[in-house]
Amino acid sequence: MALTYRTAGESHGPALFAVVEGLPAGLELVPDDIDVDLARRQLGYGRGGRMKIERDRVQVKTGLRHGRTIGSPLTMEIPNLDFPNWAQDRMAVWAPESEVEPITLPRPGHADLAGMMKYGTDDLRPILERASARETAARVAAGGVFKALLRRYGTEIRSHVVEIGPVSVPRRDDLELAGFDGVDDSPVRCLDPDASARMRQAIKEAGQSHDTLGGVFEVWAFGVVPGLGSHVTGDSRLDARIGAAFMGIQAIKGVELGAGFELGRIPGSRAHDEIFHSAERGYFRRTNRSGGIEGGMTHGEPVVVRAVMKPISTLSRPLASVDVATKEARSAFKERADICAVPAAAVVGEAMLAYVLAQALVEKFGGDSIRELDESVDRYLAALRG
Ligand code: EPS
Repeated sequence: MALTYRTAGESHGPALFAVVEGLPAGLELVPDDIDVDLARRQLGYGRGGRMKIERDRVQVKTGLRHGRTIGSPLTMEIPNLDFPNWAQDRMAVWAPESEVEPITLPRPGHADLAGMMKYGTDDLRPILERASARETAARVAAGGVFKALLRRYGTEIRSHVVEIGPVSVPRRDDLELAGFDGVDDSPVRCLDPDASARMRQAIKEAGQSHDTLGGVFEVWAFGVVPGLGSHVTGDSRLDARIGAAFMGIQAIKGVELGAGFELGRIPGSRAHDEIFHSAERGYFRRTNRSGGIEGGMTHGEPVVVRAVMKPISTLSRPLASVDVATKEARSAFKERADICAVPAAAVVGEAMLAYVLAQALVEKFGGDSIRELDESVDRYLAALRG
């Protein structure tokens, strides 16, 4: 059975849910496998008031017995603590006693207008509720489970922020796992303390001028089993699957693998990662411009993904829009929002990379139980060692 996940839930509805299907039986989980990442997703300088209200913690409802998966769908619930505060009528699942005013001023850059046209509604509430990046809490919960599975086979996933607005740090392809220690202590999850301070300042200034900022984050997977994904079809290529998973994160407008777009500017002699071999390391590279993937398959070096997040589209000094009820020119709807959520998006990126890698691992090695998966991975790695 393929390893997949689905989320459900609206930003201000009663709760968010994630259902993970296709997990092998016998995988050990503890609450912190999920809760630590949920808490990390709530951090970052530039978040709005909502993150002071929510205390995202998972409640596992199905698929687990005594801390081990049993092979059935794993259901996770994250209550929205803001629901009782003001949304009980606005997001009531049954018709409320009194009518709720529609919101008719779509925000440029948000799903509002396209969603209203597509779903035939003159109220943008049902569109914004599901388009909101609040949904990523459920993805991060699923990501915690995928990370626990990958960790068993030596794969660790980390992320950092490399650009916010006008501030950036140079690209590096030589980071090591330990190099990410302490990244969560930076208010913007940037590894460079000087850039971190300048990013924070840029966010502060954006907030003061009623603006928002996007940026770029990078996700690294270390200790990846070689041979995940396949060159044989476009849709089995791991880079295609990573691209789809990252582009599926709210507000992501571009994805690069390794040196990405830079590869179009340098000759082949400097673009590719030369191959070496040693008894203790097996095959290895001294550069990683391919971002760990050649021919749509992992080759054993870290998988490195970059993604750009556009600025948050809810502006406290709103852009021009049209009232869909009257067709009059009006300013867009405004509500509580973040000034910058790139540090949180990086944590969501970790979950997405964990998903693609865990899915490809289960696809290649199969089995209904962790023991079968262990045996299959061990046999393969022993054969590679020769
Ligand atoms: C988010 C919760 C939301 C927003 C943000 C992400 O909370 P609220 O809308 O109640 O303030 O802070 O969502 C958006 C940026 C958006 O455009 O909807 C979260 O949990 O990450």
